[in-house]
Amino acid sequence: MTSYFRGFGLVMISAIIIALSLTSVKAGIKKEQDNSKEIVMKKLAKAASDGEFCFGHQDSYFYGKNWVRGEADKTAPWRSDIKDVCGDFPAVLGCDLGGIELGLSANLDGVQFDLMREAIKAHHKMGGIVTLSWHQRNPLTNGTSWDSAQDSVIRYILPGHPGHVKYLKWLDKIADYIIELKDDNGNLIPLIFRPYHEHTEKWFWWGVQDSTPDDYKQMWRMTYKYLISKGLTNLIWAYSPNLGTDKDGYMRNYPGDDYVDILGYDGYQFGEGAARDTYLKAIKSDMAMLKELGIKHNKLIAVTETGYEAIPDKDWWTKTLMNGVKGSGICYLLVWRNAHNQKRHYYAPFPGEHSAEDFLKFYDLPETLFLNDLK
Ligand code: BMA
Repeated sequence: MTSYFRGFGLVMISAIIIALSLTSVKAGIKKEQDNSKEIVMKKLAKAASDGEFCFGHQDSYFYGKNWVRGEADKTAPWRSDIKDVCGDFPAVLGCDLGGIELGLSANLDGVQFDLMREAIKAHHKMGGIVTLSWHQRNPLTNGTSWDSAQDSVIRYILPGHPGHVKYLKWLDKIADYIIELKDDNGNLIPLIFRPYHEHTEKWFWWGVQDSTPDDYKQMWRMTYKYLISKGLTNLIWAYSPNLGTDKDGYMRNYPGDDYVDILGYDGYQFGEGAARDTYLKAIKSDMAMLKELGIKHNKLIAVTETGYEAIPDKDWWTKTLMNGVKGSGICYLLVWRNAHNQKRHYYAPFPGEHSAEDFLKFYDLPETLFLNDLK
């Protein structure tokens, strides 16, 4: 791949790579060197320093437009709409743990956790990177993540409050699942963990309406420390507010450099014309802001979720998305899922879809990394 490095962060990325090496040396454990989160961090840092970014797709291996991977496909080769279009898998596989806190066998979108485990192992084995989001239930009401009418839900789960013990049990369920995500040598698989996302908006119970910044920070640090205490040293922690905040808004709930590895953000396009301009303007200015914050805090930056539902613009990949992120210094971006049971809820192309041709051009760009590029 041609290097398109644009000079902004050679120093920063080198600093990250050196810092990561020192961490590994300090740890002094060969096993960790083989398979620690630092390996993935270095992969991501290298992509960013080369002016490239990893392409990600949510739920890519589980279903796509008009297909679902079922029990009978257990031994069949992995499939993905991305692969069906360009012959390669995404570099980053996104999965969601929502529902695991209740001990359910499938997540909120019907993906069996057993299947997810197999996919995570396989994707990692092929050299890919995995990210986990968590659309968990509302611990106060047991409603969905979107049950955001009450306030103080965050306070409810903090130490000394009535929901704390219940919430730790939820975290136990996460820990029990993640601790089993091991490679063939028994090493934990590194995972980008992205809890409590889009908190700068009001749609989730952990959103901006719920609590003070300090409550949010406490919740994040509590989660971090608890999962580390359970042995989950393999997590790469991604912080992802929603697009369109200024620097103060972005940093308002930031739990601190010790608790975050990647500065991300989520942002979608919601229409043509003025809506496209708004998205492009926001993505460009937010990327410039993230670049600055990344340098200041010595963190990698990423577009942790993006997309344009049903991709109404057939040239969206090269003319809008690429236009927005070109030269930004991100290490990855991820588009959302291709629901198999909703007509227009898809964010990636599939064979015959009208943006598939443009996606092939996007795939061929020197900046975009897919699974084969990580092998
Ligand atoms: C949303 C939609 C929902 C889904 C949720 C969690 O953006 O895709 O249908 O349940 O993400 O994956």
